[in-house]
Amino acid sequence: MLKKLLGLSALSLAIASTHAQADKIVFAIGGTPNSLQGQTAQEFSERLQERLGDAHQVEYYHSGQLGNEQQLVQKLRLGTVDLAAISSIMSSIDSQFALFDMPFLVKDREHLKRLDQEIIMQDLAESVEGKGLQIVSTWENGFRHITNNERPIETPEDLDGLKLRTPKSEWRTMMFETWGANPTPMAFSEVFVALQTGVVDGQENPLSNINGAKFQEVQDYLSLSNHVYSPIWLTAGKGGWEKLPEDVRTAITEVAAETQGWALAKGAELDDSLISTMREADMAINKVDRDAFVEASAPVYQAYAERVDGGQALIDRAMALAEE
Ligand code: EAX
Repeated sequence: MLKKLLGLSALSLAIASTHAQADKIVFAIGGTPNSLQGQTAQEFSERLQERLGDAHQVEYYHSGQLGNEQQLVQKLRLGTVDLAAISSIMSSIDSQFALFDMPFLVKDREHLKRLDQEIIMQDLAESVEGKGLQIVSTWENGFRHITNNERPIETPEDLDGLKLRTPKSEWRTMMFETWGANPTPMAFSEVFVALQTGVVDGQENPLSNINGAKFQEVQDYLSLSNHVYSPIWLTAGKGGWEKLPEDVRTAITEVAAETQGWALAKGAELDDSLISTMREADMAINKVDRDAFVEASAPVYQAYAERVDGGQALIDRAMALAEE
């Protein structure tokens, strides 16, 4: 009798916990809370919770608490994480996404919005579906700049031999190799210590990630390059996404789309305000010679055209969308 009772309560517990789990939406990012992606993720989580009410619980984790972006992609596929924000490493999963590793391609945020509608949510989203991922929305990681401890970077020659951390993206690595640097790919969470201990001389990130991880405390030079605009993709696992109830998917999609507007506006604001934050931290700030970098970037575009299915056509369409 006792055994039976115990068995029964264990069963009802099991049911209860499965039920609770089904109603949880686990969302994770690799970035810090006060980076733009962290602020955006927080905003999204709050809005989504409000929209879904008590029936669902949005659980949000930042700073790689559930893993770095590469591990998060695995968890999306396994279904142990429902939503994650994925940035530069996306091109390692699907090379079409390396469109955002074409230097100086994205002109401004209006251009980005057109790229999102015409190319990301069409071609790129479809392509990555075949790899088990569902793109829900495009948010902003930001325009990237170079920091280091050796010298101001004005031309590609200044990068010569510089040990520079990049995300684990073969395209970003190739870009910096093309320019003469010595790129070292590593996960974002390891970068502060690598800079502090001199394992690498520098890194490249948007200002809000630099500030979010306090790289200004361990870096002397900030060279404003805007070499790429990195979007961040709110991403689900294809299998997990299809299992979510339709009303939940609609809520996530709509709230994520609203959050895009918020993120892009916030990104523009931070690009302005964080320059003074960096100056106050005693960083020496300069602008790169953009023309010299553009000129040195041709091989990167060529590689995309040669190696990526439909690459040249994607570049042409993306460039045509710059001038509307
Ligand atoms: O969370 O790894 C990187 O440099 C990326 O910018 C990432 O989004 C940081």
